[in-house]
Amino acid sequence: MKILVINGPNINMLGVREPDIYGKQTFADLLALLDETARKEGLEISQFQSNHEGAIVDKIQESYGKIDGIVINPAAYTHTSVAILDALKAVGIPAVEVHISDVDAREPFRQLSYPGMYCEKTVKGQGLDGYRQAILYLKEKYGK
Ligand code: CA2
Repeated sequence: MKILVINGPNINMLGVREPDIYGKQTFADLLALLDETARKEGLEISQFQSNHEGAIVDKIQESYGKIDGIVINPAAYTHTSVAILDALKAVGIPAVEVHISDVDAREPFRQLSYPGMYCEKTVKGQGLDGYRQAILYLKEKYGK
């Protein structure tokens, strides 16, 4: 099973600032967690991080017919991007949304997610382990 993990703007800065909100773990720790999960679960996991909305849309479109499941943390684009929502709908690939922090316990503007309107599940407030949980959900439901 091929899973693509997409991260939006500033996620590459994890661990640099705001450890009280996002934890102390770094983006490199996230990449290591993805590698370890791929090995343990027998999955092909690729990842893509971009600070650019259009690049994320392009990556989702390129996944059509090639990827079996998407795990996406759209970061700030969560709360603004109809374009990412439409791209997910266009490719029709099963997707799970992840948020490192508990967005429900934060500012009201973080409580609306456009990509989340397509995703079949949202994992929030679990730190980096949320990515692992999202991958396991896709494996259990769609893995062959
Ligand atoms: O909790 C999440 O995973 C978020 O998607 C993170 C986004 C935020 O805009 C969403 O509301 C919730 C922000 C990612 C920014 O990451 C930083 C990393 C280091 C220092 C500061 C921010």
